[in-house]
Amino acid sequence: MRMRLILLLCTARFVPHTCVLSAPSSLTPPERWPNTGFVCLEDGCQPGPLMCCVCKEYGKHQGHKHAVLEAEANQIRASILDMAHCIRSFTEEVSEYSRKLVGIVQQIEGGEQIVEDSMGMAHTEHVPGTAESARSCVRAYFADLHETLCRQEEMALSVVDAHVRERLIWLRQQQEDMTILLSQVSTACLHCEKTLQQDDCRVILAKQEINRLLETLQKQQQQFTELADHIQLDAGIPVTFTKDNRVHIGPKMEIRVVTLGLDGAGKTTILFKLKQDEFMQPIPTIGFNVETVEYKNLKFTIWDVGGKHKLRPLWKHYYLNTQAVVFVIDSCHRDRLMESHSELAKLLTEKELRDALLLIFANKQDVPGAVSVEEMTELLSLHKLCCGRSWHIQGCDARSGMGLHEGLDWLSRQLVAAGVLDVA
Ligand SMILES: Nc1nc2c(ncn2[C@@H]2O[C@H](COP(=O)(O)OP(=O)(O)O)[C@@H](O)[C@H]2O)c(=O)[nH]1
Ligand SMILES: [Mg+2]
Repeated sequence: MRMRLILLLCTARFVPHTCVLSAPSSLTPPERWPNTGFVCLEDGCQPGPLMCCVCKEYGKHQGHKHAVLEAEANQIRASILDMAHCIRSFTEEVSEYSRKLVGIVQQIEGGEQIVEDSMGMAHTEHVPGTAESARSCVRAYFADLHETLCRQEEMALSVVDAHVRERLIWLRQQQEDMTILLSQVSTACLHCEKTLQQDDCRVILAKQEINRLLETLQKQQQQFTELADHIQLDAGIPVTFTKDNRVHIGPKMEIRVVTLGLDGAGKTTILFKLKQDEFMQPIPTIGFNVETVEYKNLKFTIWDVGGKHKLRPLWKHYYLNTQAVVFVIDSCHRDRLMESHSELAKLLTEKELRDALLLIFANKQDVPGAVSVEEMTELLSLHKLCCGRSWHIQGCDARSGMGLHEGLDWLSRQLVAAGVLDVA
């Protein structure tokens, strides 16, 4: 190769010739290129890399790297082939992707499709797209919801109608009673007036009857005053909506709560604090305490059941119709936490309490070293234990009352969808 180069160089110096191969590629190429020679590999020479096979144009390509024309062309061919291969697979990928796009658009939009029936006859059939199916799914969901809401609306309206009916019956009865009372009063008045105009003998004879009449009137007046004191004549119909779309009529919605927990946890102290807002030294609960606590638009009837080991089997008698369970835990008694855990676990398996809300009071937070709400949640695995029901843990101090109203607030939020709407 080296010898061939030297030979070519020597010949170039002495033999006059015309350089044709160094023409830039932009110029019109000759009819036929010779397929021997060299090609310059320098970047700057790329527009005209062909070197004359005789003189190699050393003026222009002096000291440049070069390669044999044929080998370089073959290398370029090979890389073009590689590229062509890549382009082909790239084209296939793009086409495949485009086909998929078309298919997905069709699946979303749906449309007519040719299908064969059992007799082998082809016919077109409308195939719903995913858009149509999603719309049908939404429609079905809302139709269901609508149906449930209509049913709930009917039930709520029937509660209102029953309330109005009973109230009107009572009011009409009252109207009738008042009419009778008025006529009795006016008869008595007439009788008295008549007696007044009679002679002395008749007045004396009428005395007993008049006294009896006046006595009856006095009794009726007393009854009327008592009734008027107790009954507020008001056309308002206060309505409260529960979270499950029931309606409650009356200024307060009543809920039945049972307070449970180990003995000494602070159940009675909580109840007394809520009831009287004052601290009393409680005596251990032998049977149960029951109090009504009014809070916001709720009236809680709280059953506080003794928590001693022997009394725990009695708890189940208080479960029926219970809307909420308040489970009290003594946060400063770490060694009894597992006992609380097992009692709570038992409670949660009770069928009657399946839908009951669960409020856990982590009581005695005022005591230094008390287990915090976060730690208690962790130690009792509450997320696992109470999974699937409405529950809340609230730290509190029954002596000062700290946290108690926050707990009741949570209960109220769980039960009431809207505040009292007084329809006057
Ligand atoms: N330091 C403190 N003591 C409390 C608290 N709540 C209750 N106690 C006390 O704990 C004891 C037991 O309370 P009690 O209400 O009888 O518990 P019950 O058996 O669950 O009804 C009583 O001595 C209460 O004074 C509290 O939040 N902090
Ligand atoms: Mg007690």
